[in-house]
Amino acid sequence: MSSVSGGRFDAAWLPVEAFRAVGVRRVGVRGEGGVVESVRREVREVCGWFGGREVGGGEAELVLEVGEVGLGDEEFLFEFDGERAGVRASGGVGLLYGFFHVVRLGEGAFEGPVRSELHSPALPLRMVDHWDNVAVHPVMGQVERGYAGGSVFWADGEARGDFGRVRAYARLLASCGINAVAVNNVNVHAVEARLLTERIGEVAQIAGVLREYGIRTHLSVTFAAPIVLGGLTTADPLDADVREWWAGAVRGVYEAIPDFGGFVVKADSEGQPGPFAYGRSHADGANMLAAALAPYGGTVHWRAFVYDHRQDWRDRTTDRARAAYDHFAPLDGEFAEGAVLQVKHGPMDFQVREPVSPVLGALPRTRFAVEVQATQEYTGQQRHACWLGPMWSEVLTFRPHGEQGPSVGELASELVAVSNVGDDPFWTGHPLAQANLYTFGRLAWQPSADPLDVLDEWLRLTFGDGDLGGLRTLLAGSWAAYEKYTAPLGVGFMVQPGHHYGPSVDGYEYSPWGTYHFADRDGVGVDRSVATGTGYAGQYGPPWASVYESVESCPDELLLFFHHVPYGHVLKSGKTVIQHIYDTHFEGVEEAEEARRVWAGLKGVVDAERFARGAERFEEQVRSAREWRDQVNSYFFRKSGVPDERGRVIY
Ligand code: GCW
Repeated sequence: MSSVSGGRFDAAWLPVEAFRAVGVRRVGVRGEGGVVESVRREVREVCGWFGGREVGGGEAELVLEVGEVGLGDEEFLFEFDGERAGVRASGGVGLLYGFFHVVRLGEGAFEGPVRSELHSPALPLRMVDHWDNVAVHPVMGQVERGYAGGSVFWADGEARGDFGRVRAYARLLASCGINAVAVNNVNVHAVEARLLTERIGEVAQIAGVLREYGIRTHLSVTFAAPIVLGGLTTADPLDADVREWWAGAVRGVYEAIPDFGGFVVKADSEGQPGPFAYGRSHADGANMLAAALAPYGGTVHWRAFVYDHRQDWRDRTTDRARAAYDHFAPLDGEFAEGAVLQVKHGPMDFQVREPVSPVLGALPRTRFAVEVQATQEYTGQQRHACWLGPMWSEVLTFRPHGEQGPSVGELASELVAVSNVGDDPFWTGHPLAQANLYTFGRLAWQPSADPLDVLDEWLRLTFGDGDLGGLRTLLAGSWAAYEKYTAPLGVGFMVQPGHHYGPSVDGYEYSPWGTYHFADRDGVGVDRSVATGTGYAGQYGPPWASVYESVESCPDELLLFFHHVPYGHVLKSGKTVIQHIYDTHFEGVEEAEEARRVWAGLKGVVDAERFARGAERFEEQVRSAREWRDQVNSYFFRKSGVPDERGRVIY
């Protein structure tokens, strides 16, 4: 644990030992400027730990050099000539990424064949969005859907004074390639609205620290800002006074933060204000902000999470899953260059299993960002170990137009994660949830990467090369295990309303939120076919529309998302739906128990504080998994009357 004025915190995937290969060597750093100084600081520090030193001239074993190499800002060349290793970049950010590349390679950077490799990020923007409030919200707490304590940025109603911790955070983010941060919640409350104007100085302080690591700062703003901050009577995006007000506000922001990244906007969604109130489209809204940001090169991230959250559960014609596509597909081609449509990876809301959103691939003339949720709102809230690498990778490698077409990762301009970090000493509550943040950054750099390779990287950096028992297997299978003991076959939700932790099968069944499973005595699932259901399946192009349309071709894991089937329906696995529900729920709990056992075996192998924190979380995971198993199994047994083939205990 490191200590700064703001408290103690874990080194996460950058413990001292991870720097040994660099720290024992003679290292030359050539170049000047802000981010180069961060590299120099790193080199001095790690050499201090291991007895290497910073050198000039020809004696270096590792040369980190900024020069005229004709690369993009974030690119770097890694070279090994048989004796010396080197990183060359056009500027400080590329150099920093190259430095962390060498750290990841460890001794491997200084051996093996002679080579010269160009490294470039596949996606130019790799952002984490914090749902942090400045003030503590009466219902949501300080961090909305935060499971790791308070905010890393804000404390006691203002920007934190302890920038040591923000700096350590920036360093962690940069080390896995993240280059943008939105510092406040997309639900913009009264206090936070003012960050845009009179409190921009606090944002500038944070931006100053993030900048040292090549990270640009973004701000969530309220669409109603001209009214709530500017005293205007309207926020109509086509009104001249409104446009002028925004132009002035943006000018003020860039005076304070010259490299400001731009805005994130949640409009006409879950009660947030938006252009619909003025009869304007979301393109009108986004383009107004894009126009205000354009002179400075800023971007507006406009979220596509727009749906009716006051639905009547009796109404079977409205389907929340359809909403984003219905709202945004007709607007393709209407968004300005400086607008990026930020789309949740699935059509609903970060469930453990959803199909890939049909919006991804449906708007060829619109820049879009894929939004994933590192904060584990619906995947165990950082009390359960649930490594999301394979889920995100499935999304990024999905090909919306079939095998011959491009993948989501190739079509997207950006990848965004809702942050899982707070002021907790382990950053993420569950120490193993750090893997999600790391994996996000690395997949944003290279969406086609094998997530298991990323997991290996994270394990090696975090824990070193020692024997970790079954930890890799535990994490690799943790998403699948979580899926087994929670909502079955893609149907989603079944969580307790409000906080969303733990089971409540009918918790949202008769609610206005549009999240239903329609279980009755005969069957379960949502008919989203074109032929007999909501028509959602028809939002996909070929081949997926027809794959999802029919019960026969729909993949098992999404069956109840797309179809309502009888309990006796036989899956491709050969099991009936009801037996699948029983079996997976028993298996899921066994896997949670096995995970707890694996962690117990790491006593004395991982450091004591980390071990204790993990042990406490695995206790809770097992307790909660059993609760899920018993509630889900009992519910479906009571509805269906079908006994478990294997006669296990169901209540
Ligand atoms: O998943 C839901 C969350 C809300 C969140 C919303 C969103 C920030 O329950 O807490 O609000 O998504 O993504 O806007």
